[in-house]
Order: sequence, then structure tokens, then C-alpha cells
Amino acid sequence: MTDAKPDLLLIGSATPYMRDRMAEDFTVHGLPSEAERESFFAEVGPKIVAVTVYGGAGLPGDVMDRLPNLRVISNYGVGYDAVDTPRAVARGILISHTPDVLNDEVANTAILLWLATSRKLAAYDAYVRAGRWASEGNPALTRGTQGRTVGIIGMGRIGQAIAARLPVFGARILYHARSARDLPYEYFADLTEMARESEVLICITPGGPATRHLVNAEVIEALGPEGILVNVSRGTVVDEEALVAALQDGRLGGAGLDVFENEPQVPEALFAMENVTLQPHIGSASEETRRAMGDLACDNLVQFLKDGTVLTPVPECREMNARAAG
Ligand code: 8YV
Repeated sequence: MTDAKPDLLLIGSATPYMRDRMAEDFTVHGLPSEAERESFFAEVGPKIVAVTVYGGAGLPGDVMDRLPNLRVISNYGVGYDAVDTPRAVARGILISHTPDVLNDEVANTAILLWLATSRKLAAYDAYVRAGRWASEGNPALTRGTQGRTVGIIGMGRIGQAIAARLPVFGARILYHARSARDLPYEYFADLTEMARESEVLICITPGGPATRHLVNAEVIEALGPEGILVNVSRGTVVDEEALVAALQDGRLGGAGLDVFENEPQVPEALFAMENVTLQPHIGSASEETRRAMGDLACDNLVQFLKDGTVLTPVPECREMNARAAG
């Protein structure tokens, strides 16, 4: 019976729960180390019909090329910038991702990073743990979080979930996106202009070549010495070198960062900064949300086995999916 199961390649990690679910319908293979990859591709590559992919390594074109019978890619995450989408589309391979189920968690993480950075939560936690409260007394005051002007870069599903949380902080809400939307927030076509107006800038736009270094030196400069940058999208969206330089010179007030340009590498210059909060790309990483994402990633594969479609195709594959549905 087991032999009849189609073969799936798992790239990156998955929870034990997801592995069990995938193993119900597929023979699951892990991607071996570089040294063993050539023989793996030669022996197993032609059998692989499905890939589940998680993490920054993604599914680059050269790996895809070694999987001649690949038909479906299930991306465990909403962002799929690490998958070579044009290559997959050209080959008629369907890509699914996990939208919506993580909106609230990632929005909460964005708010958390803003509040923690503004009130120096991590730095003052360390202050107490080091016994400095007792020996040095109360630390310096911080900037407050009520009544701020908050600019959001990207007004998709998660951007809207972030905006929906801001009224309790009495925030004025601005946003920058490719086009204005029918929403009760102030639209800025020009990002630098919005950054100049913002006290907090929250980045939740998709990664990939189109948004690379969208938050550049000029935008960071415009946000200014009192401004806080929060990034819960992709490290590539921010010019990290310019960000570190601005923080070092006091040209930017602070930063709450969940994502980095070269994960898991983080510029060491940030480690000692009290006005910076660092997280290891955990925006969606709660047990509940990862279970929901894992379920959707697996449901997409199950659906594909049933009728050749997926439940939540990436936008580039919607048409292909509709055609498969007949
Ligand atoms: C994942 C994410 O950690 O969904 C996303 O796009 O950023 C996170 O939920 C990511 O997919 C892992 O690379």
C-alpha cells in the first residue's frame, strides 16, 4: 500500500503534526545535504510530484529543475518570495500558500514589537535581571505609545489587521501601497512623504524583487531620530546597512525587527542597542497559528490529490487553478 503513495519533497522544517499529516498521503523525503544531493536528485528527483516548502532557502529554480515531474508546491507561509514562481508558472506547476490564518498573529506581533521598542521592554527586562534596578535606581523615561501617527507599508490582509488594532492606541493611521483602497485611512502614494509624517513605520508588504530596499536611506532619514521602524514582512524590504548606520548615528529612533536580510544572521551592531528589539522571524510562530498554517498547507495537498486543484493558490496561479477546476 505504502508504495502507491506519491512522493513529496519537504524543504525546510515542518512540525511533527504536519509531517504525520503529509505521511498519510505521501511518501515524504527530506532534502539531503549538498554532498548527497546529486545522487538524491538522480534517484528520487523524477518521482517527486509535490513539494512542501518552508523558510528562506525556499525552492530556487535550480532545485525545481531537478524535479521534472513536479506538479504542486505547497508553501507553508503566506509569503512565497523564496519560491521561483515564474519558473513554476512556466512549467504549469501550481503553488499554494497559507493566507488569512496568520493575519491576527502577525498583526499582534507587529504591535508587540512597536510597544516593546518604544517602551524598551527587552532592555529594561535585562536591566532588572542584571540587578541594575537595585544598584542604579530607575532607568531613563521612554517615549509613550498613545496618540502616535503610524504609517503602514502594505495594506493587504495583515496590514488591515494591524490598522484595525490601532484605534485603541488613539493612533492616526496612514498607509502606503501601490494604489489607494476604499479604507478609512490616509493614503500616501509617496513613501518618503509618509515616513516624514509618521512616528512609527510598520512594514508588512510582500518580499521579492519588486520591494527590495523599498525602505531605503531616504525613507529612514525621513522617519527620523524620534521614529520607530517595525519590520514583520521580509528583511529584503529594508536596506539593512542603511538601517544599522542610521541607528548607530542616532538618525533613527529605534527599530523592532522580526526579519533580516540574511537570516539567521543579524548584524551584531544591533545587539547592544537599547532602542532595538530583535526577534528570530516568529511573527506567525505560535502553536495555534502554526497548526492552522500546517493544516492549510496539508489541505492544499490533499485537495490536489483529489482533483488537481488547490484551495489557496498564490495570485500568479489563480488562473491555472481555475482551469484545473474545469
Ligand atoms: C513564516 C512568514 O515564518 O508566512 C510567512 O510569510 O513570514 C512566516 O509565517 C515564513 O513563511 C518562513 O519563511
